[in-house]
Amino acid sequence: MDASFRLCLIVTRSMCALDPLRTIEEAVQGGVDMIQVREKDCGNADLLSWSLHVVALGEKLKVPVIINDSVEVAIAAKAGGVHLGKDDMSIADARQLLGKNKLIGLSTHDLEQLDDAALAGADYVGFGPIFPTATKGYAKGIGVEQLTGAVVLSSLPMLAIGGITVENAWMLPGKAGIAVSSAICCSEEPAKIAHSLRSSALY
Ligand code: 3NM
Repeated sequence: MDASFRLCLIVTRSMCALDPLRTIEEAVQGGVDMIQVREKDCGNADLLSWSLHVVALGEKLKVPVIINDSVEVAIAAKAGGVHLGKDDMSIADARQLLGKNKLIGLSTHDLEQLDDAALAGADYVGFGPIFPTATKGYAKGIGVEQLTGAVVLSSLPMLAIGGITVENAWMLPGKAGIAVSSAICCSEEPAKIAHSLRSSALY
């Protein structure tokens, strides 16, 4: 399935400076073309109820909504797919449950994991953390040089992630898409930030 998105907003409600649905709406106006729901500290019922709101907004705005970690909630919310990490369900199992028309993304952190993601049948990968980020507690990033190599080597669409801001996004190779959380969620001007980031994700 085509997964060549350029700018993904990873939304965590507690991080949002504005009402989270308003953050999403304004971010999409600014150029975000994929939403990921990421809530690490809530139960399944709350996650499902919130995801249903985001999926409905995504349909209105015509952007896919992906659920972090939970294949079950992605199915129940009729989301566009799921984003998995190494401790989540395997891609093979997720594919079996979701079918081939849903997106499955995988977090990767080095070149070897990129190969594995392609073999396992991921639709796209996140690659990072490029820069240090408090959002996931990474004190060090793997850097732009690694990302540039990864983009050249990988056969999968790639979203650079981790500590990306309006100030550093110009350093990223244009072929990589971008995924951000704090840069947009913490802003009171999501459209402006999204527009600026989108102009760095050129391809
Ligand atoms: N995954 P921010 S870095 C959710 O490297 C996430 O896999 C990462 O948030 C990875 O844009 C990260 O605020 C945090 O740094 C992204």
